[in-house]
Amino acid sequence: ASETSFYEENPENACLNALNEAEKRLRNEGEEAIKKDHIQDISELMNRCELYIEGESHEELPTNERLELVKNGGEDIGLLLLSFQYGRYLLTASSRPGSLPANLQGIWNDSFTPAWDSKYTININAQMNYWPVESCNLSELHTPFLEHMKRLYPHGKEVAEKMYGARGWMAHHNTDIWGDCAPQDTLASSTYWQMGAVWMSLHVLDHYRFTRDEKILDEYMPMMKEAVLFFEDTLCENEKGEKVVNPSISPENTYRMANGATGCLCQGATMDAQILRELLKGLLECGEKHLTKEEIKRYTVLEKSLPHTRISANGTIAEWAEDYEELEPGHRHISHLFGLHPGTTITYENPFEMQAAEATLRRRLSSGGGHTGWSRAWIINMWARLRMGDEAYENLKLYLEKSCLPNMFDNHPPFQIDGNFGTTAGIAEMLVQSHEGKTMLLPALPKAWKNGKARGFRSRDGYTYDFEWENGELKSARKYK
Ligand code: FUC
Repeated sequence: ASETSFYEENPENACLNALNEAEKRLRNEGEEAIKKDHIQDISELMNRCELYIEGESHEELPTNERLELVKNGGEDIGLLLLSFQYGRYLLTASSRPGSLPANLQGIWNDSFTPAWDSKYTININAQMNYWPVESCNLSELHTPFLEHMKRLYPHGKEVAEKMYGARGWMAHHNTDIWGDCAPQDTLASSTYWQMGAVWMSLHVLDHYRFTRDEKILDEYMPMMKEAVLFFEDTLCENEKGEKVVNPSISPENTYRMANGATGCLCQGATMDAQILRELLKGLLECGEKHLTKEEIKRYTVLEKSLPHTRISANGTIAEWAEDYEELEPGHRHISHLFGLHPGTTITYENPFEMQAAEATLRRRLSSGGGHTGWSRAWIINMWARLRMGDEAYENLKLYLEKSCLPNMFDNHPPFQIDGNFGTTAGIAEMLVQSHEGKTMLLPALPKAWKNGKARGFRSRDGYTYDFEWENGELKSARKYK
């Protein structure tokens, strides 16, 4: 047993009590009964969602050998399916209502000096942990992440007021179990990023879309509005008359200017407007039931004043307001494609933007991108949104080959759990998409996945889907509440 003063006034006593309780249970009920309870508890969650894809599978081998086989060019679709369920399993084990959210190592940090302090990096990583939670039918496991916003909120209010002289609340790129919102570290390329509270708020909206649970909107609406309020008070007008975040950065990339100077601070990096627009659009979707007429007007005007995603001279999505050269064209963060995934502003409604998004991904990948597990996982989700199943699958295989430790924990390196969750979400995204106001089955099916069967996948229309495909074509589908 282990405890800290975070939950318990007297951690030592709490440990002893837990051990005594465990001993008592073992004596009274026996090991088998406890094990049965545990299996039942996990199974209820795990059995909600099932996936089968026909192909070569090597269940007879231990996991480390299966990974070796894949690394040596072998096929093992079963290993991929295992990694899909493993991501779901890790969430059932690390994020339950009442617990803290899963951190960078889930709950499996084994060090007193862990990488990035085993905290919550909210410029991508902590959010990625929760990408599979709704689509893969584990909705209630989202709660710890949503609840954590309440720990951040008072600190975020204080930072907004003291640091920016603004109303509302905000969070920088990194937080911890106490919900610290002040700038962390001294790394300009991440420290000054301002979008944490807004990105977290998007999880509330998505939870609502999947569950249609109005209570969640009632509960979090004031906080989401205050996350917008901060930007209503702080956005600056640029030379084009657009409202931009300033100072701004594009996590965690650096640019080079024509005179050779390098830097990362700027005004209005592309990602900022994409994230804020997503929240404004999401709030407007909630309509008069949750917003006053005056708020609807304010948000509509503000949304229109944000810069639009721009295509640079080289045909990629521009990362910054100006066409700077990236210092690292293969950078692990692909922040300017937030609008493609997890955002929803880059879609085939504008094929030119999709083309530019594809060019952006190809450029990142051909320059060495995808080298951390989480970055690879993000790339898989992005290919899925581009509906390019073969590319998504190729990156899934690369994830297994390059970013899995022998127990299938995701490797940054070192071990960092976000890639596990991001990959699970990516597989789901290849099979079901619902971010464009409709549900699409098999939007990014790779050629190699000829036949398969899925059960219990969730959509933003509030329904659950079971479906089967044969020779790459949908054979049957059923939806139910
Ligand atoms: C961000 C990333 C790193 C790492 C860390 C926890 O700073 O750029 O790659 O994932 O978070």
